[in-house]
Amino acid sequence: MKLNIKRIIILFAVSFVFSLLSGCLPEDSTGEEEAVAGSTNREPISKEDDKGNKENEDVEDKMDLEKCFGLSAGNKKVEEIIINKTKLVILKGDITKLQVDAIVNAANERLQGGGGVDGAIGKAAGHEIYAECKAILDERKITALPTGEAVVTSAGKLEGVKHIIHTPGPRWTQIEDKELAAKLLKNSYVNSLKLAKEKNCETVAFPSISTGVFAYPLDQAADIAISNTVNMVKDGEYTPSMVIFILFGDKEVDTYTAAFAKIKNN
Ligand code: AR6
Repeated sequence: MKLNIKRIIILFAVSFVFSLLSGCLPEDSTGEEEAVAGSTNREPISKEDDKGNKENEDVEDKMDLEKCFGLSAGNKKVEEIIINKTKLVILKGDITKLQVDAIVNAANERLQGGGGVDGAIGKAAGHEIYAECKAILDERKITALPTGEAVVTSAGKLEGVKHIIHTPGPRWTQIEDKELAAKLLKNSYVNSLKLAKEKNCETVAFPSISTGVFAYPLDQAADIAISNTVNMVKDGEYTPSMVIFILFGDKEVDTYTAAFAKIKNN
């Protein structure tokens, strides 16, 4: 009898300990959740990896982009955004110091040179580019290219540039209908980008078309330049590696940077 009572006590003790242990199981499963959460918490590590890769990329970019941006010739990088794998870059400086597949010339309708950026490009590339323009006009049996259209020539003596795209932007004071003026300026950008695409250009650079001698209000021109380029890139219509907006003065740089910010905030 005594032995039976002993056995019963031992059985109770064993089942008590067992039930205590089973009570711990939920805590164990919490441990599993923590382990899962722990793996989510590894994100910062992968972010560190990402950061590491990015830094490497930046170093590579710096090496390639030194020439492309003309940094050693005095140009400065101001800002960049990436849309659909296309880098949109704002630079401050001189378009003739870039080494890109195509630069765009803010020309006039006769395509025979002038002042401003057109004069600078003509001086750097040589006047044979205007002879090429003349041949294009002659072939089309016209003496002036309609505003907003674009043609492409060689880059003449400009080293590291393959093509020059010439487009006459609208003259602000000569177009009463400002919606039409905006459409024509948009055409200058879109037609230039279409030609760049046709020529398989991976890097294209624009000056601020129409905002010098042609007196187009800078803030409106910057919005047109950037929004239409962004739209083409976003739609996948043309996704080159890089589109550069190269600006001469601080006012242009600030205005284009503000236009960039609007895109970033959307
Ligand atoms: N690099 C980059 N931007 C420049 C450079 C340069 N080297 N030089 C000037 N700019 P404009 P438009 C800027 O007048 O208003 C010519 O005579 C400039 O500061 O060149 O389209 C043509 O033959 C300004 O922000 O072009 C046409 O007749 C921007 O380029 C007429 O001017 C555009 O100024 C075209 O006028």
